[in-house]
Amino acid sequence: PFLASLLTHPTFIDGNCWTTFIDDTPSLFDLVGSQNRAQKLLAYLGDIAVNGSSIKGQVGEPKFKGDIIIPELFDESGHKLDVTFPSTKGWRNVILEQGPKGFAKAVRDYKGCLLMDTTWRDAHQSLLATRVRTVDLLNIAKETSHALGNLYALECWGGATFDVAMRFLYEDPWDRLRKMRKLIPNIPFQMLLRGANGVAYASLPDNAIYHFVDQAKKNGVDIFRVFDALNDINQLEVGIKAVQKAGGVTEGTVCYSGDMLNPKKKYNLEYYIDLVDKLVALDIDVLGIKDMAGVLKPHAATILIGTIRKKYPDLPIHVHTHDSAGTGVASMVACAMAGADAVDAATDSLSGMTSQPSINAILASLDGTDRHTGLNPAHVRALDTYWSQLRLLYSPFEAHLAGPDPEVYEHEIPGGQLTNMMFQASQLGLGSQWLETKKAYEQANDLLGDIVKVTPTSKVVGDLAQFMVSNKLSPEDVKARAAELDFPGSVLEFLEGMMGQPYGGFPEPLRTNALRGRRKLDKRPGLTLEPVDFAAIRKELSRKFGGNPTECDVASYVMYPKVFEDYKKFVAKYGDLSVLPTKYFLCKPEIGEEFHVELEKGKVLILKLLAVGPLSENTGQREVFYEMNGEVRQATVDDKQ
Ligand code: 3PY
Ligand code: ZN
Repeated sequence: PFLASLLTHPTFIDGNCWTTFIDDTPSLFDLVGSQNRAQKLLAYLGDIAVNGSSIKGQVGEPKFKGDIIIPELFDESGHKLDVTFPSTKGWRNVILEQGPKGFAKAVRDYKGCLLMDTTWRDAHQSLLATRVRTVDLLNIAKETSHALGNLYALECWGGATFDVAMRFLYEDPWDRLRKMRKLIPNIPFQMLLRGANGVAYASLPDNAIYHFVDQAKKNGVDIFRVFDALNDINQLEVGIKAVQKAGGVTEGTVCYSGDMLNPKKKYNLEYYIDLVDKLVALDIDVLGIKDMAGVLKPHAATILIGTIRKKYPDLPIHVHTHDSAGTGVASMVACAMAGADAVDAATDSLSGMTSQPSINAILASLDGTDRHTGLNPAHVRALDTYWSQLRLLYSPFEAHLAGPDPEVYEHEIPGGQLTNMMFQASQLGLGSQWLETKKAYEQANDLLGDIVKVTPTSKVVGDLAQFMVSNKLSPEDVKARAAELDFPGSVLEFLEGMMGQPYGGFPEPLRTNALRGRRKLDKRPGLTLEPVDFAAIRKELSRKFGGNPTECDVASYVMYPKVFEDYKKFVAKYGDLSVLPTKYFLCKPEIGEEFHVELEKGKVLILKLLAVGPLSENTGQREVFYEMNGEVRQATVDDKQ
């Protein structure tokens, strides 16, 4: 093993190896640690060779299993760009040098309309069940730092990525953040924060939000898009104050729902402007308009953004949409023309439908106008050649959307949830039930008082819709039988007030009948929740997992205790798999196929699956043989089939 460690060390391979190399490189002797890690990796690879992948939501194998080609970038005169090191030019320097207010001013002063690229967060959350792994982000990071240097921000953290990383990918979201930051020092990183819910599904004690945001800022997040699923200003305030205390750029956000130009709908222009006024009073740096379902039509966008621009000439406006109905590009161009400072887009191969509109389509639409994006289309297209390969690599998580969903104006299902519900319906083979579910979603929303629908309230409406479909309940049945029905937990939590207060109040008598004596909060939940005892949690984690937990571990545990514990147990058994190329994370290699895994800088394993042994009748196990850095190693695996 020592020889293997030496022979695979990059310095040795490069030939830059003189006599002191062995003395100067103590990591060569860290054999016990790496052997241990190698053994754990072998346990995972053995398991997948016998039982296949157990990654939740995976259907079949990737459509593309070839080597991923990393695009090259060229400057205006055709010279290849050197991407050995990340670029140092970008808007993050403004944040670092001038702080959040200076950044806001510089963004307002900029003539064009900037773009935020959502590929690293919302796009794959909306199209690929949030399954894109750290290794695939890092592999294109340096090129991204060069190609997209003029981005307003790269959205790359928060929302569902936090729990999915631990829950389904067995990765540490904090580790991902730090690694991305190192390779992209120049582009601001934006995260999605669900206000007083943090990145969880219901309110947490205030001190948990402050602690979480502080860690996020320290580990690399620059801009925090803070929203509340009911646009409840008291819930928003918690997140906003936490970001201000941590020193981040505060993007206070309005969630756009319904159709403000339709007089029959609940949320009109006055409602939105009133909310903007309240956010401005909280001293936000940037205003976010978050159209999570893609229902902000171009004409409404022009009026909404135009009105805000006129009222608040110094306030940067940043707009987010989904392309569910196919109007995303038109709406974002309308926003840019009406005075938005930044709009959201995704790389072409991960754009459209429930994701964000195409970055190249927006770029081209604004090109030649004074609202141009300042990005180089050739660079943007080059990066997309990477993502087009990745889309096929992650094909097992496709929802197989066939085209835009024009019914989104009726059901208003947010992009990510629409894909998710469709995926579930298709897995259950319930094609026709899917249409019923969409109708029920609309009815459930009406029953709950036409609420703003985004995580976690979108889950409430979705759960009620599925409950109605599976129990064959009409809206009239739900109302008439509310006092006896066994409602989903999320519906009861919402009715209790655990997600904040909906605009216009709770639906009555449904609320009282469904709650049957359970508590009814009329103020924000944080005021009634016991503060987190961080010292006790540190002690508990130390007892359970040994050593001193990091503050990031503590924050993960506070957000998702069970998910964090399961993640730690998985890592104890199989090690840190974030280094394993996705192809081998999702399926077994061919017999004899050689592949490399860099456990850490300088520790490369060269692996080859040699054979999977016969099933032992006595133990129900199989031996799996791998060649690892030239030696035959074996793992004993339970055959679960
Ligand atoms: C999330 O909360 O994860 C969202 O993407 C909401 O739009
Ligand atoms: Zn979104």
